[in-house]
Amino acid sequence: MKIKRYVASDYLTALRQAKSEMGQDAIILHSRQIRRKGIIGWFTPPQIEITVAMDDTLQVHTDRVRKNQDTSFLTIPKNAQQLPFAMDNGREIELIEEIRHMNQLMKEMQAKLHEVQSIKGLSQTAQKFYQSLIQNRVKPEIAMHIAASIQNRLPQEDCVDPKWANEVCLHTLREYIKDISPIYLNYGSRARLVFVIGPTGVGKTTTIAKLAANMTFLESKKVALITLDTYRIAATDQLRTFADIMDIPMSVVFSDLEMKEAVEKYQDRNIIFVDTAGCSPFNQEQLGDLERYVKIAQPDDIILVLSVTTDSDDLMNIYNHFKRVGVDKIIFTKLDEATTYGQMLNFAYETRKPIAYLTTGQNVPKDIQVPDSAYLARLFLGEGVFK
Ligand SMILES: Nc1nc2c(ncn2[C@@H]2O[C@H](COP(=O)(O)OP(=O)(O)OP(=O)(O)O)[C@@H](O)[C@H]2O)c(=O)[nH]1
Ligand SMILES: [Mg+2]
Repeated sequence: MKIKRYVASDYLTALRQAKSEMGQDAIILHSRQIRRKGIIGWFTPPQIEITVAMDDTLQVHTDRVRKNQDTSFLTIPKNAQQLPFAMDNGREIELIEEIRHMNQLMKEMQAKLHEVQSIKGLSQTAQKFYQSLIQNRVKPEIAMHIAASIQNRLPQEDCVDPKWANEVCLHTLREYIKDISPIYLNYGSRARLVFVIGPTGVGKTTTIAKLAANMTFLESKKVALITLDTYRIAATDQLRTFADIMDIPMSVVFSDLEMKEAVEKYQDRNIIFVDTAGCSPFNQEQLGDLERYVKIAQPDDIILVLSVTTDSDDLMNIYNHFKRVGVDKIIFTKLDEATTYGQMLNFAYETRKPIAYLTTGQNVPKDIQVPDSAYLARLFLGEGVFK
């Protein structure tokens, strides 16, 4: 193999020299910008150095490769004189991107292959349930775990009565979501203090209105409302309107002291709901404020409200940011707007947090319920109707 360096004032000249001496099939191993040595280098423009190789065996090999590949990028563009390095770098970046993309594809294919191989080990009945869970956006690893449990509970042979198989499946799913925990009132004389927190627009205020109305009118409990949502005037008005309609006392709190006073003031009630401002999970300052109020008020329950229309990764992301405030239970809202429900199963599986309530529409006080695990299990299989 012959290797030689060529130096010229520009890329094209250096390349011409190399090609005329080494032939058209010479390979450019390297190219760079250099300065002349010594003080002269400071006053003269930089030069281009290319290192070229020529090898007969290499030539045969590259010829073969060239036949099968698009090598247009190896040819010199018309404006190469102005952009020799831009061309090389640009192509390099493109290639790195392509390699990254292929890597990603390989990983996805490996995961898919792994999934397919694991499914192959399942009976047809278990595979059917696995597919239903996947269609409802249950994560593959969780769906596989559940499908394997279902398989263990069914007889070996595949001639299982479908109704029986369905019952086994629902029963198994219920075990994954059995932690359901609505709000319980205190036995003693102290009012139950419940903070309702979450991202913007998920339905915190509406859900408080539903709970407050049900407790007041159906359970004859004494309710009070506190709002910390002083960021927007409309927000306090919204809760005030509900409070007025239901004839429930309400306080707007602007400071730590007012928080303490309001909690003390309502100790004769059975329950105090604290509405909070919708908070971006990335807003550390707002989360810090919330944390401070929680420390002062020492609530019995901190309920994180999440919309089921949010995808699983985002739900986990939100939870991971809010958990610094302390999260006891979850309320999932907007089931009526969702098309899949597996997000709730993924979330419960990963966080082990109990579900307190589900909301299924905008109507106050009607569209709220304490879920039961059988009903949730049907939702995860795409069978349930929540209305
Ligand atoms: N479809 C549907 N809409 C809901 C549900 N719950 C609340 N909403 C609607 O969602 C919108 C926002 O509700 P809010 O209660 O103001 O939400 P929020 O979390 O208090 O909002 P911020 O205080 O601004 O963060 C309103 O239009 C509600 O009627 C539900 O279960 N289903
Ligand atoms: Mg609100």
